[in-house]
Amino acid sequence: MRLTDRLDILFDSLIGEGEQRAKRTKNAGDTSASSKSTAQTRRTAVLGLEGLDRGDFSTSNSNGRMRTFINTGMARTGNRCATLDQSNYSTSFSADSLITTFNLSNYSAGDQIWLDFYFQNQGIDFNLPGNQVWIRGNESAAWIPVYTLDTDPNRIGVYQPSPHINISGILAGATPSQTISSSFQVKFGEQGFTSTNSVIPDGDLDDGYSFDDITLTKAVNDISATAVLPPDLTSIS
Ligand SMILES: [Ca+2]
Ligand SMILES: [Ca+2]
Repeated sequence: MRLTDRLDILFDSLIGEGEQRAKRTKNAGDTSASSKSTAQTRRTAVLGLEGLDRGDFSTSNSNGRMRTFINTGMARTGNRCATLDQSNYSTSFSADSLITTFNLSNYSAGDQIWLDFYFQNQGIDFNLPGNQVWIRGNESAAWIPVYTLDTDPNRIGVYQPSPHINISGILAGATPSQTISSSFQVKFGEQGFTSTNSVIPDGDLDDGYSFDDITLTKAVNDISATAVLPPDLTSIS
């Protein structure tokens, strides 16, 4: 068995506040880290990841927010990640979601596709239903929860790998069953009360989740296999 067709989908290719900043910096002739990040972003895009058609942000109220750049050191790789949080502290929560759409029309239900990502809890130590990740086979299908984001205070500020999420199996096993399509989607959620501020872990003072290095991988059977190996998590970014 070998693993091919790595679709390394990076937030570095999403248009966001961070990218706009980086572009402005680059236009000014700056060679800082931000400018380098933009170059890296472009290289990533050229690698061709036919995967990411778009990323859509939504929030339950005006206090929700997504940023692709907050400060150097926030991203796991490169200079950007997607951080979902709240603009200001509020006694009532807001629920953010980033929906990423992938054109998987070149693949079929028989292909074994895995989803992996890294996330960093910025200080959420409570359980709310918005702190999950969901998938669906197409943009009209029902969302299927695939992972509840960690809230352990001991791991605040630490990038963690997701489990290896068996997209094909989960979609096939849903009721009613789903299949991948030209509009396969992953939804990353965050629900909290306040903002992400510090690169240095500061306990549960902040709220938010950062996501980086989202990877879709297709496993290919060379020979009859009885077990499926998880994908290599080495990042291209
Ligand atoms: Ca990154
Ligand atoms: Ca907190």
